[in-house]
Amino acid sequence: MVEQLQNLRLKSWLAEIADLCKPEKIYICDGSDREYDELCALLEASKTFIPLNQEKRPHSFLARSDARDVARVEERTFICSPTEKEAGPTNNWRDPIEMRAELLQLFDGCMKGRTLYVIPFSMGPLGSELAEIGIELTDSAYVAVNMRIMTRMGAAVLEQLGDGDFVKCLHSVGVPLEEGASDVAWPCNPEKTVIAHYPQHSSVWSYGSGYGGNALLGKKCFALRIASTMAQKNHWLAEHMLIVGVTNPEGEKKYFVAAFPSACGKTNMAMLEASLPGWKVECVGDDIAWMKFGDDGRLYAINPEAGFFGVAPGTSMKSNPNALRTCASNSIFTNVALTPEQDVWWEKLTPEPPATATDWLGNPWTPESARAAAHPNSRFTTPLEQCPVLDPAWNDPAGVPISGIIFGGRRSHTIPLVYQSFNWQHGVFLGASVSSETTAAMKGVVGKLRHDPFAMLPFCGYNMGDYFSHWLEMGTRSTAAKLPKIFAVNWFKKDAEGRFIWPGFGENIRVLKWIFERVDEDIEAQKSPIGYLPNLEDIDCTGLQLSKQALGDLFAIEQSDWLQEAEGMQDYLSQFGEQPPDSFHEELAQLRARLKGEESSL
Ligand code: SAT
Ligand code: MN
Repeated sequence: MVEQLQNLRLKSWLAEIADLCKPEKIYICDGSDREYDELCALLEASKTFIPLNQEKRPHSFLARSDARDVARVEERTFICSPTEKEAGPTNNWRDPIEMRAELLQLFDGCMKGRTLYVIPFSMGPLGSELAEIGIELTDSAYVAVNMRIMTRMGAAVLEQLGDGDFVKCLHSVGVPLEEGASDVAWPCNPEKTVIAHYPQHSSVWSYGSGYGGNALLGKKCFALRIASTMAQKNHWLAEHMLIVGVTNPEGEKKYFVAAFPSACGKTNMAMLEASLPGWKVECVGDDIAWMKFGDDGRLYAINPEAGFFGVAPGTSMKSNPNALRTCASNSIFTNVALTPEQDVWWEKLTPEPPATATDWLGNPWTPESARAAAHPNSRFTTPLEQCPVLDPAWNDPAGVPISGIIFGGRRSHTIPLVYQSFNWQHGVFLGASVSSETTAAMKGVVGKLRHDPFAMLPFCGYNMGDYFSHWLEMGTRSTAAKLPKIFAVNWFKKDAEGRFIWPGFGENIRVLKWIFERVDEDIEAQKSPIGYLPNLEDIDCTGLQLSKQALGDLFAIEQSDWLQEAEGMQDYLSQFGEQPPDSFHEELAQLRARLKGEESSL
């Protein structure tokens, strides 16, 4: 099989890695249905997969991870650029040579007794100018089947690659199998987990974890950390953003991208079922956008992925009916609960919990149990093509033209439901100012406020200060009329009793409608110290149980809160030394002046 490989770079890299990791076998994935089924059968035999009820959830499986391997581990994720400055203050930097020595030790013999799967994958429509090819070498069949859903994977990719270059992604669960030793259902090595990125060599070395973004290397490692450095060099953008098409009742359509930190509702917004009559939202992607200017001066986006790796808990017919329809079959569920009928369940899936279930750890569970049945970061892996509201242009190699960019976070206070930046520079400043209450998507405390610029904090492969400059520079590559307009939203504002004020989910179309209408300035807005705010009558609240007072609260701008916000931003920026662009200091000064009523002209 290996002999048949045409690409000499791949051939020699594979030989080098096989020599180091010493797998028992090498298998090159062709991406076929038959292969997928065979791998699933293998995973069933090794107890990694529990087959679900064929009638209720055809062709689907449940996997339970090791309880210590349940989320991305940011403190063990490293950027190995030549200098610490290139990684910047928000990344964990390691000297590339030192790290390489450590990795060579870790990976030495790490695949003993296992199969090395060669996974050729394309991030983006095969052959698109915006797409890039990667090869993941992994000793995990679970990773191989997930990559089959999440990317365009298999023989066609090798063909497309020809003798070209590719991003090298190496992954091992870090548990060699000695002769005669039996395997566990979820092999992993949490004490030694390392996810190392070499942006200069476009390569990733991931060891010890089999979960999500730690192991499916096309996603955060390649499509964000490595791709963001490629994008900086070649004048494009690799962003942690969903992509949607929005159509108004007159049939006019516009595309938007939106950046939110992990587990803040990107998948829900990407498949939103509009509550306003005549409005329609269609999905291009729910997590990552790669964007480039077209010859016409407009920004075009593709979704580099081919599947959804969505958070299960909270997903319901109310929050995201289209996600449930998408994962009704041909899906992999990880760390959710199992019902007595051999179907899946998670918190909020149904109004009433099942009377009994097996929790994500494999223990008996009832609604009286103190612990959640599904892990808060449990996930479904499901094909994009099964999404009932998939946008017709989802696979268009040219991408879709973007009219607006939306930034959001999870904020109980201060940030209004929606506002618009004054211009591109101010919009970039808004993106840089995103902070959000932490979620279960990363290991650590949940609910703590942290700065997460552009929702890229754990995903930017280089100095975040330079990333800000890159965004500003991108704004000089087109004209103001053709650049997307920039907005900020916050669905998560709470009242004095701690209840969410805004209903969210399908009702967010009301906010998208305002954004849609602002893009061409079809409606007026109010200049406020923080940006353009809606005239309240322009937020369509027809049929919504929302008092005037509550609507007002959603847009209240408290001077003291915002001065504090500015203070926090200044502190945050100070870590970048001379790196944050001068214009950010201007933006800060102007924001403060406007808040204090000191500035008259904008
Ligand atoms: O990084 S993951 O792919 O595990 C999910 C996320 O954090 O968005
Ligand atoms: Mn994400």
